[in-house]
Amino acid sequence: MKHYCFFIFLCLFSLQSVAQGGEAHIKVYGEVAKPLTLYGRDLLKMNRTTADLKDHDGSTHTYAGVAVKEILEMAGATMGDALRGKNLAKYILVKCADGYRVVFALAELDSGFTDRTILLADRVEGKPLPDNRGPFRLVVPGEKRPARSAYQVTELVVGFIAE
Ligand SMILES: Nc1nc2c(c(=O)[nH]1)N[C@H]1C(S)=C(S)[C@@H](COP(=O)(O)O)O[C@H]1N2
Ligand SMILES: [Mo]
Repeated sequence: MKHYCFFIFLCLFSLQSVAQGGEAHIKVYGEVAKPLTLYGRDLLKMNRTTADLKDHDGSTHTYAGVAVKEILEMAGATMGDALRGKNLAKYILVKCADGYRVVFALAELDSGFTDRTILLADRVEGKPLPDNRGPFRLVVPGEKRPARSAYQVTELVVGFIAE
């Protein structure tokens, strides 16, 4: 009987792991105090905001999601008062499902340095992002080209250039 219960428990446990593994999420790690895994539902509970992005053909779309700054603060990256001295050589590497990668200096995301909000978006015009752009997309307003608005984001890695 004991073995039987244990078997059932193992089955449920692995089923849950499979379900979680299959559910879209982003990982935040590297030079942070608390590495995070964020699922879509976690983003919905955070402080949400919007940003506009003009695409290649010139049409503007409103995206909604969470400021990357909020995510970095939650992960315990050196933001705000801690973003000085050596920490100004820190960067964030954004990795995507198709292998695309873009980099920002941490200071580009800090409200002590800029008023621009770079968003990790999960909605466009109120709807989930299309499969080939989502479920999570970076929205980088105020740039001449949308090239750093990386789509299908899977990881945010904080790095430090030591030398
Ligand atoms: N993951 C990923 N994101 C990406 C790219 C890419 O190839 N892969 N291309 C970038 C470039 S160069 C542009 S111009 C925009 C195009 O986005 P859109 O097709 O949604 O307008 O996405 C950016 N984000
Ligand atoms: Mo592009």
